[in-house]
Amino acid sequence: MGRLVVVSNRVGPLKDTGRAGGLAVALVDALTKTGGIWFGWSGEVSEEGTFGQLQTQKSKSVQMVQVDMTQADYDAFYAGYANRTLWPVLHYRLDLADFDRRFEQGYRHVNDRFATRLRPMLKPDDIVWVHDYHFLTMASNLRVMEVTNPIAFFLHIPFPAPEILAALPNAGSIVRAMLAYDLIGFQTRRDASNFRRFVREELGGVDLGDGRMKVGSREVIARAYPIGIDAEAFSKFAMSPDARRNISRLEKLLGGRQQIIGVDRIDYSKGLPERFKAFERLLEDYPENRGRVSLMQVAPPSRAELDAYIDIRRELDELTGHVNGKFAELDWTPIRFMTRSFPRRALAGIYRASRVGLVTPLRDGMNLVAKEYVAAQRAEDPGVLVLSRFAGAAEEMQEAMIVNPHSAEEVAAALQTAITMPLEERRDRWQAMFDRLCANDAVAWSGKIMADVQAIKRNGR
Ligand code: ADQ
Repeated sequence: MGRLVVVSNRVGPLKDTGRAGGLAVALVDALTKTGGIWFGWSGEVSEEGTFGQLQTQKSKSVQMVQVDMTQADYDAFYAGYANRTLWPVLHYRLDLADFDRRFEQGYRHVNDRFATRLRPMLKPDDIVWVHDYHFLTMASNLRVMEVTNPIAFFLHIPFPAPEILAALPNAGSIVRAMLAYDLIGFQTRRDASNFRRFVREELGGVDLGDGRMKVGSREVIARAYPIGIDAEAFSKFAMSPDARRNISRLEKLLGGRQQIIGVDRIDYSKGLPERFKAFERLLEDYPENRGRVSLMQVAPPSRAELDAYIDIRRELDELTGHVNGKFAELDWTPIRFMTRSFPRRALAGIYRASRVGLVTPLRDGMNLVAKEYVAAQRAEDPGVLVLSRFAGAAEEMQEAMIVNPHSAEEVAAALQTAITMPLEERRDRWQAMFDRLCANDAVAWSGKIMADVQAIKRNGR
């Protein structure tokens, strides 16, 4: 069996630092099985950029290789096309998308540069696995460089309906470039079917069944591989000394009151203002919760230099002030809004101390917080997950209270049901979700993708 070569915008960590998410764990696990390389951007901007020296680090059979980019690359590729164009469009937010020709040029250039740096590291037997919207077109650059290895791709964020994607200038050309991958993995069946429909309707592709497609002479697989978390490990985190310390601090603070927890990067896709308004509606429509139920929102800032992100931060500060001003009592604050991050064990404790997990993105590839919340619960007395129908996780977690995040009334009613739900029903719903999380964990996820790529390799492309 050949090595695995993973490409993603940011790489690592290779070792458990207490902060690594399930994705890093799954990729390190897959890489350790075969040995290999994990290649990506160093996070640094320099004058030489992608022409500069490769920075390498090795842990056993896995090598981490990173390269800088120039300020111009960063502006056009990362802050530009990836985060101002593709991120909003793929999250169905055409109203926030910035279509600038220079962004697309910069994006294609950086994809080509990363391919150029990767090319000499590849061996004939390697399997290449590229991640996410930063590198939609990279396989097509590798093919021009005569790379014939199997190349898989996984999109961590949604793939929108063709009616939305068609608004992206050159969408057809971008999707055609994606066909240079042999396998294209999506979070949900809906995303995979949106992709196949685009390929059929816009590029004249033909469905061969079971996610296989033919476009001209080219055959690709476009299927759903819902990403999982390291469920057992996360559930153990929730019982660790760090977690227990946080649980007792929170329990002391709450003094028998209940807490609803939200954990998200600050991003317009996460539906945070809508969530705060739904919580306000809960206090208005079900006044018995005043003084008894609070919302804790943990939200580390991300991409803070982008206007859309500055606006949302301001809106959240205002909403917090508004709700707290209106309802706070001497010994009770309705919303606690914290813009910091926590180590994973501490986070697991916070989830476990919260009666309701509130996960209400307007659009989300999967949403790992929903899975982490469930994994962290006490089997004998679990909390309730309230989950947006627009999170990829909703496809697999139907035992959650599924809601439309745009409707404050509906979310408030679901919160009320969650807060008052009898123990037996909480246990039944939780057990079904937890069993599924353990069966479809992060290692099973990468294993399925790897097995399908191996099959492509065996059968020849
Ligand atoms: P994200 O948009 O980052 O990921 P999500 O899946 O929720 O969204 O993952 C966030 C991760 O960050 C979780 O593991 C969470 O615990 C952690 N996190 C968030 N806030 C934190 C805090 N304050 N402190 C510590 N940790 C925090 C993208 C896609 C998702 C997809 C994932 C994985 O947007 O849809 O599920 O990739 O494929």
